[in-house]
Amino acid sequence: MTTPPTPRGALIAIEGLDRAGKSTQCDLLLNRLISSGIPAKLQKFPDRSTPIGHMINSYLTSTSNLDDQAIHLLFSANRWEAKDSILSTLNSGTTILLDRYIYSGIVFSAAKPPVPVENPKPLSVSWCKAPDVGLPRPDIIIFLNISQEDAEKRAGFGDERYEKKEMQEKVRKLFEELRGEDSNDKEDWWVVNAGGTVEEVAEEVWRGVLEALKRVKEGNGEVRSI
Ligand code: FDM
Ligand code: MG
Repeated sequence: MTTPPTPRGALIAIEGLDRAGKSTQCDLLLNRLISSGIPAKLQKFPDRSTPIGHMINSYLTSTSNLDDQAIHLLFSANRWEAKDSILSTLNSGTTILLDRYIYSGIVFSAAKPPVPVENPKPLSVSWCKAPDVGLPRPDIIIFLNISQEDAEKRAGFGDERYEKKEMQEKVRKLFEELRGEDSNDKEDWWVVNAGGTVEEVAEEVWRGVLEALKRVKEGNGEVRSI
Protein backbone atom coordinates (compact mmCIF):
# COMPACT_ATOMS: atom_id res chain seq x y z
CA MET A 1 0.00 0.00 0.00
CA THR A 2 1.29 3.45 -0.82
CA THR A 3 0.81 6.32 1.60
CA PRO A 4 -1.27 9.15 0.16
CA PRO A 5 0.80 12.24 -0.75
CA THR A 6 0.81 15.09 1.80
CA PRO A 7 -1.78 17.63 0.70
CA ARG A 8 -0.05 20.86 -0.22
CA GLY A 9 -0.23 23.96 1.96
CA ALA A 10 -2.34 26.97 1.02
CA LEU A 11 -0.83 30.18 -0.34
CA ILE A 12 -2.53 33.09 1.39
CA ALA A 13 -1.70 36.70 0.57
CA ILE A 14 -2.55 39.45 3.04
CA GLU A 15 -2.80 42.88 1.42
CA GLY A 16 -4.04 46.30 2.39
CA LEU A 17 -3.12 49.90 2.91
CA ASP A 18 -0.55 50.97 5.48
CA ARG A 19 -2.15 51.07 8.96
CA ALA A 20 -4.79 48.48 8.00
CA GLY A 21 -3.27 46.05 10.53
CA LYS A 22 -1.54 43.59 8.18
CA SER A 23 1.36 42.69 10.41
CA THR A 24 -0.81 42.30 13.53
CA GLN A 25 -3.22 40.07 11.66
CA CYS A 26 -0.43 38.02 10.08
CA ASP A 27 1.07 37.29 13.52
CA LEU A 28 -2.30 36.34 15.01
CA LEU A 29 -3.13 34.20 12.03
CA LEU A 30 0.19 32.38 12.08
CA ASN A 31 -0.37 31.48 15.75
CA ARG A 32 -3.92 30.38 15.11
CA LEU A 33 -2.93 28.13 12.21
CA ILE A 34 -0.13 26.52 14.16
CA SER A 35 -2.24 26.00 17.27
CA SER A 36 -4.93 24.44 15.05
CA GLY A 37 -2.37 21.88 13.90
CA ILE A 38 -1.90 23.45 10.44
CA PRO A 39 1.82 23.86 9.68
CA ALA A 40 2.36 27.45 8.54
CA LYS A 41 5.06 29.98 7.80
CA LEU A 42 5.13 33.73 7.30
CA GLN A 43 6.88 35.26 4.30
CA LYS A 44 7.06 39.02 4.20
CA PHE A 45 7.62 41.09 1.04
CA PRO A 46 9.80 42.96 0.59
CA ASP A 47 12.14 40.46 2.23
CA ARG A 48 14.83 42.90 3.30
CA SER A 49 17.23 40.16 4.43
CA THR A 50 18.61 39.22 0.98
CA PRO A 51 21.12 41.21 -1.12
CA ILE A 52 18.25 42.44 -3.32
CA GLY A 53 16.28 43.18 -0.14
CA HIS A 54 19.17 45.34 1.11
CA MET A 55 18.93 47.45 -2.06
CA ILE A 56 15.17 47.79 -1.59
CA ASN A 57 15.67 48.78 2.03
CA SER A 58 18.14 51.52 1.19
CA TYR A 59 15.76 52.84 -1.43
CA LEU A 60 12.78 52.85 0.96
CA THR A 61 14.75 54.55 3.70
CA SER A 62 15.99 57.06 1.09
CA THR A 63 19.67 56.33 1.46
CA SER A 64 19.74 55.50 -2.27
CA ASN A 65 17.86 56.63 -5.35
CA LEU A 66 16.75 54.48 -8.25
CA ASP A 67 14.64 54.81 -11.37
CA ASP A 68 11.00 53.92 -10.80
CA GLN A 69 11.39 51.05 -13.26
CA ALA A 70 14.57 49.73 -11.67
CA ILE A 71 13.14 49.61 -8.14
CA HIS A 72 9.97 48.02 -9.47
CA LEU A 73 11.99 45.21 -11.03
CA LEU A 74 13.96 44.75 -7.80
CA PHE A 75 10.73 44.25 -5.82
CA SER A 76 9.71 41.65 -8.39
CA ALA A 77 13.16 39.99 -8.34
CA ASN A 78 12.84 39.80 -4.55
CA ARG A 79 9.75 37.62 -5.10
CA TRP A 80 11.37 35.53 -7.84
CA GLU A 81 14.31 34.72 -5.60
CA ALA A 82 11.81 33.30 -3.06
CA LYS A 83 9.81 31.31 -5.61
CA ASP A 84 11.51 27.92 -5.28
CA SER A 85 11.38 28.03 -1.52
CA ILE A 86 7.68 29.04 -1.61
CA LEU A 87 6.83 26.13 -3.88
CA SER A 88 8.82 23.54 -1.96
CA THR A 89 7.33 24.73 1.34
CA LEU A 90 3.79 24.50 -0.07
CA ASN A 91 4.46 21.09 -1.57
CA SER A 92 5.79 19.82 1.75
CA GLY A 93 2.36 20.59 3.23
CA THR A 94 3.10 23.92 4.92
CA THR A 95 0.75 26.87 4.43
CA ILE A 96 2.39 30.22 3.63
CA LEU A 97 1.12 33.62 4.68
CA LEU A 98 2.42 36.37 2.47
CA ASP A 99 2.56 39.76 4.18
CA ARG A 100 2.21 41.79 0.94
CA TYR A 101 2.77 40.31 -2.53
CA ILE A 102 2.53 41.28 -6.19
CA TYR A 103 -0.58 43.39 -5.57
CA SER A 104 1.36 45.84 -3.38
CA GLY A 105 4.04 45.61 -6.04
CA ILE A 106 1.65 46.76 -8.77
CA VAL A 107 -0.23 49.48 -6.95
CA PHE A 108 2.70 51.17 -5.18
CA SER A 109 4.69 51.48 -8.41
CA ALA A 110 1.67 52.60 -10.47
CA ALA A 111 0.75 55.15 -7.77
CA LYS A 112 4.02 57.04 -8.02
CA PRO A 113 3.82 60.53 -9.44
CA PRO A 114 5.49 60.73 -12.84
CA VAL A 115 8.92 62.33 -12.87
CA PRO A 116 8.42 65.30 -15.26
CA VAL A 117 11.45 65.05 -17.51
CA GLU A 118 12.75 61.51 -17.58
CA ASN A 119 9.46 59.70 -17.12
CA PRO A 120 6.46 61.87 -17.88
CA LYS A 121 3.78 59.15 -17.56
CA PRO A 122 2.94 57.06 -14.51
CA LEU A 123 3.85 53.39 -14.81
CA SER A 124 0.84 51.48 -16.14
CA VAL A 125 -0.76 48.64 -14.21
CA SER A 126 -0.08 46.22 -17.07
CA TRP A 127 3.60 47.21 -17.21
CA CYS A 128 3.84 46.78 -13.45
CA LYS A 129 2.19 43.36 -13.54
CA ALA A 130 4.36 41.91 -16.31
CA PRO A 131 7.52 40.97 -14.37
CA ASP A 132 5.46 38.97 -11.85
CA VAL A 133 3.76 36.80 -14.47
CA GLY A 134 4.65 33.18 -13.69
CA LEU A 135 5.02 33.56 -9.92
CA PRO A 136 2.93 31.31 -7.65
CA ARG A 137 -0.64 32.52 -7.48
CA PRO A 138 -2.29 32.81 -4.06
CA ASP A 139 -5.31 30.62 -3.31
CA ILE A 140 -6.84 33.72 -1.76
CA ILE A 141 -5.92 37.37 -1.32
CA ILE A 142 -7.23 38.65 1.98
CA PHE A 143 -7.60 42.39 1.61
CA LEU A 144 -7.77 44.41 4.83
CA ASN A 145 -9.99 47.26 3.82
CA ILE A 146 -9.86 50.37 5.92
CA SER A 147 -11.65 53.66 5.27
CA GLN A 148 -9.68 56.88 4.99
CA GLU A 149 -11.43 58.01 8.15
CA ASP A 150 -10.50 54.94 10.22
CA ALA A 151 -6.95 54.96 8.87
CA GLU A 152 -6.51 58.56 10.00
CA LYS A 153 -7.60 57.62 13.53
CA ARG A 154 -4.70 55.19 13.81
CA ALA A 155 -1.11 56.10 14.63
CA GLY A 156 0.67 58.21 12.01
CA PHE A 157 2.99 57.09 9.25
CA GLY A 158 6.68 56.40 9.64
CA ASP A 159 9.30 58.16 7.51
CA GLU A 160 9.69 55.69 4.70
CA ARG A 161 9.42 56.86 1.14
CA TYR A 162 5.81 55.83 0.40
CA GLU A 163 4.32 56.72 3.78
CA LYS A 164 2.66 59.94 2.62
CA LYS A 165 -0.99 60.80 2.41
CA GLU A 166 -1.16 61.55 -1.37
CA MET A 167 0.61 58.31 -2.18
CA GLN A 168 -1.70 56.31 0.09
CA GLU A 169 -4.77 57.84 -1.56
CA LYS A 170 -3.58 56.74 -4.98
CA VAL A 171 -2.73 53.31 -3.64
CA ARG A 172 -6.27 53.01 -2.27
CA LYS A 173 -7.79 53.82 -5.70
CA LEU A 174 -5.49 51.44 -7.52
CA PHE A 175 -6.22 48.58 -5.12
CA GLU A 176 -9.93 49.19 -5.80
CA GLU A 177 -9.32 49.06 -9.54
CA LEU A 178 -7.24 45.92 -9.26
CA ARG A 179 -9.92 44.13 -7.21
CA GLY A 180 -12.57 44.91 -9.80
CA GLU A 181 -10.38 44.54 -12.85
CA ASP A 182 -10.80 41.03 -14.14
CA SER A 183 -13.75 38.80 -13.42
CA ASN A 184 -11.48 35.72 -13.40
CA ASP A 185 -9.50 37.15 -10.53
CA LYS A 186 -12.48 38.45 -8.59
CA GLU A 187 -13.05 35.30 -6.60
CA ASP A 188 -9.45 35.46 -5.42
CA TRP A 189 -10.14 38.56 -3.32
CA TRP A 190 -11.55 38.21 0.18
CA VAL A 191 -12.29 41.71 1.40
CA VAL A 192 -12.34 42.16 5.16
CA ASN A 193 -13.55 45.24 6.97
CA ALA A 194 -10.41 46.18 8.85
CA GLY A 195 -12.07 49.00 10.77
CA GLY A 196 -13.28 46.70 13.58
CA THR A 197 -11.46 45.50 16.70
CA VAL A 198 -8.41 43.29 16.29
CA GLU A 199 -10.53 40.27 17.33
CA GLU A 200 -13.35 41.07 14.90
CA VAL A 201 -10.93 41.48 12.03
CA ALA A 202 -9.12 38.26 13.00
CA GLU A 203 -12.42 36.35 12.81
CA GLU A 204 -13.16 37.59 9.29
CA VAL A 205 -9.60 36.84 8.23
CA TRP A 206 -9.97 33.32 9.61
CA ARG A 207 -13.06 32.73 7.49
CA GLY A 208 -11.00 33.67 4.45
CA VAL A 209 -8.35 31.18 5.49
CA LEU A 210 -10.93 28.40 5.84
CA GLU A 211 -12.11 29.25 2.33
CA ALA A 212 -8.53 29.00 1.02
CA LEU A 213 -8.00 25.65 2.74
CA LYS A 214 -11.22 24.39 1.20
CA ARG A 215 -10.12 25.51 -2.27
CA VAL A 216 -6.84 23.69 -1.88
CA LYS A 217 -8.60 20.52 -0.76
CA GLU A 218 -10.98 20.65 -3.72
CA GLY A 219 -8.26 21.58 -6.22
CA ASN A 220 -5.95 19.31 -8.20
CA GLY A 221 -2.98 19.81 -5.88
CA GLU A 222 -1.14 22.14 -8.22
CA VAL A 223 -0.12 25.67 -7.32
CA ARG A 224 -1.44 27.98 -10.03
CA SER A 225 0.65 30.75 -11.57
CA ILE A 226 0.07 34.47 -11.94
N1 FDM B 1 6.13 47.84 -1.74
C1 FDM B 1 6.03 46.56 -1.31
C2 FDM B 1 6.34 48.14 -3.07
O1 FDM B 1 6.44 49.31 -3.46
N2 FDM B 1 6.46 47.11 -3.97
C3 FDM B 1 6.36 45.82 -3.60
O2 FDM B 1 6.48 44.90 -4.45
C4 FDM B 1 6.15 45.52 -2.21
C5 FDM B 1 6.06 44.10 -1.76
O3 FDM B 1 7.23 48.81 0.07
F1 FDM B 1 5.35 51.08 1.15
C6 FDM B 1 6.09 48.95 -0.78
C7 FDM B 1 4.94 49.00 0.16
C8 FDM B 1 5.50 49.73 1.36
C9 FDM B 1 6.98 49.45 1.32
O4 FDM B 1 6.64 47.62 2.84
C10 FDM B 1 7.52 48.63 2.46
P1 FDM B 1 6.54 47.20 4.39
O5 FDM B 1 5.41 46.21 4.42
O6 FDM B 1 6.24 48.46 5.15
O7 FDM B 1 7.89 46.61 4.74
MG1 MG C 1 5.83 50.01 6.08
